Amino acid sequence: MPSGSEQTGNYDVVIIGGGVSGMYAVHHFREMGLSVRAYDGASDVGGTWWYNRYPGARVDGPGSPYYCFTFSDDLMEEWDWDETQSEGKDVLAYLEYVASKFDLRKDIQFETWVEDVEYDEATQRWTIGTNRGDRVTARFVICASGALSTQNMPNYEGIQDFAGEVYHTGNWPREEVSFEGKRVAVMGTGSSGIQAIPEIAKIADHVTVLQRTAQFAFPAGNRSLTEEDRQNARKAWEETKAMMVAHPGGFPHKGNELAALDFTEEERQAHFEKLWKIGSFHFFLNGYNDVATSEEANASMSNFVRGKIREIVKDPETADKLMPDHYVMTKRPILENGYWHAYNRDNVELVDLREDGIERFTENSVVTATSGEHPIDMLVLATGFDAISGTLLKLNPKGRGGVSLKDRWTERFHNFMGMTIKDFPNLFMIHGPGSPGVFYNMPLGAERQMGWIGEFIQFLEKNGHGAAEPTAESEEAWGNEVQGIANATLFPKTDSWWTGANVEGKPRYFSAYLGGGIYYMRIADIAARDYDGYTFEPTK
Ligand code: N01
Repeated sequence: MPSGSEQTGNYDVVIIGGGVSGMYAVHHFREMGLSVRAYDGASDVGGTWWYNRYPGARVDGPGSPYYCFTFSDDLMEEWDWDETQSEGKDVLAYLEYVASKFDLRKDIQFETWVEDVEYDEATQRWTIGTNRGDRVTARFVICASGALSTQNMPNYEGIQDFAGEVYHTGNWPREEVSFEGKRVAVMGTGSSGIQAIPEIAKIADHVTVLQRTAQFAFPAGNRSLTEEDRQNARKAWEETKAMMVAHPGGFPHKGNELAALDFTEEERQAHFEKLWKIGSFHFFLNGYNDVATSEEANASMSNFVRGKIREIVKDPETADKLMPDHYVMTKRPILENGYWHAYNRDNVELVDLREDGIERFTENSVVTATSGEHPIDMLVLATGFDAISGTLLKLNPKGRGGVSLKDRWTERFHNFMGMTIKDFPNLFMIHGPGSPGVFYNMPLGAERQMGWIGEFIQFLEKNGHGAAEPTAESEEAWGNEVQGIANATLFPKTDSWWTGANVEGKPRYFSAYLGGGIYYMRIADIAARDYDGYTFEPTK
């Protein structure tokens, strides 16, 4: 039994996950005076940062110090970030520090997988069972199980026969992986592959990149932070927090008022050139606000990046294969640290799977249709995740009348506000389908969703409600709102993990709330109207 395992117990709140959201949930609900118990399969806190330890993993958003908790000003005072795009290990060290400072570990049971989550209508409580034999009950369940935590595994002929080392970027080993003297194939050119490839190429004998979709990637613009930067960030912290809350993506930037269509093509290209030099997410934060909605604006940015790829990658044939043909931004924008330059190395080879598909794996190679056999010692799967809904469906809670989430979520991930589901009373999702999730600064988003849930719990207690769940009508209206916003953009036109296209058999539709900050206004408004859209049951 892992330390801290206690087998039975009755809690106010059980939290599934000990990553960024789960950690904050432990803190927040404990501060409210509620008893809490969290479970995580990892051996310590960190969630996504615990699992994704692949070479090159680093914050690839607007960066440190804004990818952090905002609930404690002490953290801002005490923690020194070294770079604007912190390495994964530094983010993990920060999360470990937070766990120690707020003594979070005492309420998180590690190396424990939640296997059963079942509602009992008679007691209005959930029973939670784990692989360690724990069986506890809770009034409220928080699914902080991660939007990107169930790995997507490819299923090519013979892949099981490959006898070399195989690693998935989303579940990278704790022990050091050596690339020295090895021939490595990397499958996947999303954010993880694009971060890992240049790092692996620096050491390995040979890297074969197996690319299914060519991607747009922008310079990360990572730089070291000086003591002066840190002090300035501390001085501006109050103002920064306010800006983050006001910004549609939760970042300390002013809203972007420039529309590409108001400028000539020459002016736009000059603007992009400036942003390319700065790097990071400035392309999206300070680019043009119509790139996601106007085909012309989108083409202008796409062409600029295609031009940059041709400029950097010396071999024209390789550059051709690297040309993305979807609308820029409609797959998750990627920040790169030497990815394009990696193709100028002699030891990096690109296989375009659209032209030269994988036929099979053998014991020691991958065989593709036209270029034939590529001998390899190691296969790195950077093939992403069954995102947003995948881990929730794996948990498969059973709600009222024994109805399972798998029964409810066949064609659509029905829910209200991306947090609650009909027939699953008092169960809450963090970063679930129907919420902004990955389209928002995720630690801040988790804090804000948890704040809303905490107030909802207080409302239930004050009014003698034992259980609350959304109505079918409110779920339908919410689903239509999410679709309505997405359909006004170019996002649903591209196959991506946002649309579920990367996983065979998954419902194909855009399930994230694209309204950004508007989401938080919407959920506040629903709360202000005494939680309109819910049905309540008196405490039994
Ligand atoms: O996963 P992905 P990821 N055969 O799904 C390909 C976040 N993140 O782990 O595009 C061959 O983006 C697939 O091809 P296609 C971030 O939000 C954050 O890279 O589906 N190829 C694609 O190229 C990101 O968006 C950080 O055609 C196959 C790749 O594998 C999200 O996590 C860092 C295949 C998967 O790309 C996921 O990123 C990293 C197959 N059978 C990630 N199946 C930060 O630093 C899939 N592919 C914060």
